[in-house]
Amino acid sequence: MKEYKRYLITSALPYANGPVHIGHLAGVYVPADIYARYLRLRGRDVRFICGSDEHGVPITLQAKKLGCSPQDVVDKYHKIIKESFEKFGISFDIYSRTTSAIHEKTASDFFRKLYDDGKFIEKESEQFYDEEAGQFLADRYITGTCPKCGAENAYGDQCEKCGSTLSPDELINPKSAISGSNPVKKKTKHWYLPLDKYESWLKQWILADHKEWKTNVYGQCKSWLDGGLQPRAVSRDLDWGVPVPVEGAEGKVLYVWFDAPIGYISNTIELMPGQWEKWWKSEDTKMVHFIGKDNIVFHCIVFPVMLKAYGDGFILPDNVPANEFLNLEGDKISTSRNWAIWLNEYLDEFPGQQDVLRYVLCANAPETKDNDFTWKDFQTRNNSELVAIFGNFVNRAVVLTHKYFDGKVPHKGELSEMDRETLACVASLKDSIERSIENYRFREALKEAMDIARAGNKYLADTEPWKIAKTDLGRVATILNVSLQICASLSIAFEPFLPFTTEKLRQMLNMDKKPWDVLGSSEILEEGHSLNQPQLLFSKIEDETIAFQLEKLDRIKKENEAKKANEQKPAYAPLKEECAFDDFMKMDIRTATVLEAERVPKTDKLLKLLIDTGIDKRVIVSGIAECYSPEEMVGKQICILANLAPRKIRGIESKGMILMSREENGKMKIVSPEERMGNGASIG
Ligand code: B3M
Ligand code: ZN
Repeated sequence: MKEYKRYLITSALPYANGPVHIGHLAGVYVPADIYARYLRLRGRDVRFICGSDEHGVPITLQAKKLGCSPQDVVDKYHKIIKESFEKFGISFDIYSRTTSAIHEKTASDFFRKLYDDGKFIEKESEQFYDEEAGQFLADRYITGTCPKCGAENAYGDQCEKCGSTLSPDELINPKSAISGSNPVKKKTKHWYLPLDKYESWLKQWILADHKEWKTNVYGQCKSWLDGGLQPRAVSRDLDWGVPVPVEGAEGKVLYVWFDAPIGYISNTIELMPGQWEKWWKSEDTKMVHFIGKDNIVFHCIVFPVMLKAYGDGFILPDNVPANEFLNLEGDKISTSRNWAIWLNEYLDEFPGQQDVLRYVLCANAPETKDNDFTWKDFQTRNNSELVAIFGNFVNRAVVLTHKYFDGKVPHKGELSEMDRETLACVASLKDSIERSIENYRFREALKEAMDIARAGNKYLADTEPWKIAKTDLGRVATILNVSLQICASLSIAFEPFLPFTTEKLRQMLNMDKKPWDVLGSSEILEEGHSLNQPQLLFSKIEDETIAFQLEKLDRIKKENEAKKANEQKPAYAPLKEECAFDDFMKMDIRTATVLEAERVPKTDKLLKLLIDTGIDKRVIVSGIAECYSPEEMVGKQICILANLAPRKIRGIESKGMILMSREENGKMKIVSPEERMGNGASIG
């Protein structure tokens, strides 16, 4: 295997259009962080790059929804996202943003060089245009029925239901997401990256030279390449983004998927202005992109073609370990349905328990297929793995050392067969963890790290030092020395996965951070070395805590159902024009009681009512026969507009009008005072 001098690790730039949730963490940021931390422990030169993706239609749509500017949206969410990542210990070397000046310049220059080198095709085509909004409808600005799966509300660039990549022309019944109107076609000019010209190069680079890529990634690339590539537009008619740096391109910006991956470069420049080229343009750099499965085509096909077209020594990724998706309690995570566990909320509700979530998300990561997060599994993994295995082992070793040896690492005598086997087991687990992490199998690596604690627990259960303390303290010393070395190994093995816990553990062991290679050694802690007081690494999660979370999800589910039911209800009539107070005061509205009622012959809707207004008795003809029978009406107290000019209806003189509430579906109810009043009481 090739030895690299440096490792450039990138993780997908999240759109700053909302907070991040467990799906983001499990799919991208936890695995990337494990990889970065592991390599650093091995003494490698690592830069871990990320930032917010602040352009594109996802941002402008959110701005429209919130009624603020796109800049307000990205300012708000960039801060929230950045803070969540920090609190979860995601150890970026830089977390910047694509609205930074450095990024705008880098992206703009990148486009301009490709333009100057004649790498683009310039083409006029007909695109959807919203005449009401006066705007072209790029990407998510257009929605319609998915031609592949029939789902409604598929976007112009993608169907979220079946994951297909789409173009606006494929949508059935396209509608503008801005005004809901039917779009028309209008001519516009754009720049296209001719992916088709790079097809055979891509086939060689991916299909022949990168057979080791994960099956899901390789498979998606293969199906793209087998299907044949088309030129892809890299500009858009929008007013939010990096302006196209070409004369005559007013009102056009770079396509967000053109500028966002350049964010990896510009953020590296921001981090190391004088040295970035060494990281991006040397074959000694190993570049790895961590992403979710919906980003595969952009990272494996589009961005590599951009880099290749640019030339100038830009390297390509060595691997793109994309994950599948994480579901929540059996249902797809969805921002619009609020079906997610938001990191900022988790931090409030589980203070100091970031590692529990990191653990569960890695243990259950959607590495090869979509996976489900359930609160029950969260509780079980915490209580029966973190608490019962890892926490329990460390606690017993440290507590017993305080009990028998005053908290000092005791003398190691001659090792028994079991001592040697246990230590050998830890050393061999070290090798397994390395292999797993280096092949992007983080679930397996975590399980192997936990196997170290399992081995420690078994060792204590088999040797039972507490039983032999009275008779053979020398042997107890050896057992605890071995156990404490295993604790020290755990503090190294878990550092990539559970950084807060290992920090606590090192504090307890009174030990500095040690390099990876020390893992498995039987000499990490010297004899006589003083430990600090024991403290619990993990605490049990009670049923009530889980019940609270499940109730919260249940409420969200009910709210969503109610919302859906509401959407199906007919809309009410729009508000009428404003009415002056004096005009309203002209109306004389009174209470009255129905004395007699009968149907108006040959009509379905009309009842003829004799009413007592308290002032007089009069006849009113009213169109309520479809909602009330004559029998129902007799005796009812009603409200009437008493001074309405008399009208002849079907030959009957009607003096006044009954007040009714009316839904658009035709349902009507009479309006009456909350409690019975005298007839003739005025209303207003
Ligand atoms: N912002 C898509 C996403 O959040 C996009 C990733 C960009 S990585 C260069 O899924
Ligand atoms: Zn679909």
